[in-house]
Amino acid sequence: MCYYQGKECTDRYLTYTILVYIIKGRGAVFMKDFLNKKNIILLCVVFLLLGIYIFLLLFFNNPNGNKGKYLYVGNYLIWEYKNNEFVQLNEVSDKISEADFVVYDGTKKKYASYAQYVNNNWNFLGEGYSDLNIKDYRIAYTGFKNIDLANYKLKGYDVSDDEYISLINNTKNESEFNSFRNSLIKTDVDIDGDEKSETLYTMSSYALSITNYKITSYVFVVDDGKVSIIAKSEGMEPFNIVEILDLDDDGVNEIVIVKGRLNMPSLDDCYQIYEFASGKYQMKQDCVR
Ligand SMILES: [Ca+2]
Ligand SMILES: [Ca+2]
Repeated sequence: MCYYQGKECTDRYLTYTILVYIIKGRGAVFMKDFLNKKNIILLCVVFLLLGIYIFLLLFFNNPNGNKGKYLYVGNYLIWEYKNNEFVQLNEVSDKISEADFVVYDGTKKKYASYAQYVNNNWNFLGEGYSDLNIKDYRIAYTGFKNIDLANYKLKGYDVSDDEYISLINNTKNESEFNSFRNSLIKTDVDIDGDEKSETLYTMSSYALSITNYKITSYVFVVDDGKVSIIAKSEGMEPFNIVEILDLDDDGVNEIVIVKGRLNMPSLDDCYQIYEFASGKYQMKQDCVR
């Protein structure tokens, strides 16, 4: 009869004993090899980096967790930002309504924790559904670090604009020229980031003749007398300024333009974003849809 450490050596007992011996023996050798000074430092560095990564993920990457990035422009535009571009939404889920929103009228930012859409208006509420008393706002956003609004005031035509209308569109048709004058909207704002205002214009030729069914529309800038055309459209939908704001938080304003009918905002319209980059005005995103 075989005995090992006072126990009968069944096959099962022997196998178990041998396995424990191998694991213990190898484990001790492994720990002895591993726990030298170099590896301990390496281990500490790995844990430290992991800790920093989790901290950054929790507190800086996205203050709303994984709820996404949303921007409301006025009461009718709902944009989601994903894959480096804006996408227009028809509706938002309840999940987003419960996100933390920054609501901004251009002078003061307010912080809402709930948004509800009632009678074609967004209603923003604070903690415990308290009324934030927000009467007017220009944008509301969630998930973005910061979006700033440009302060500007829209103005109409004055006689000094004739020079620029002639430069942009040298029409001999008096009614067309008058149409440009009557539709002209302008504002002084800094859009090239040099901290000095230039003048941003939109104008359209609404006067239609039997032979010309298209509306010619322009977005242009006059900076120290220098005229730059940002966009020209020949169709039935004139350009209008929707908002001027710093969407990507780089300190330089972008312009949101709609190719659509004024005072009739529609989700079918084409919203375009323009910016001044690499020394010139250019389109940042065509039709946000
Ligand atoms: Ca400027
Ligand atoms: Ca910008």
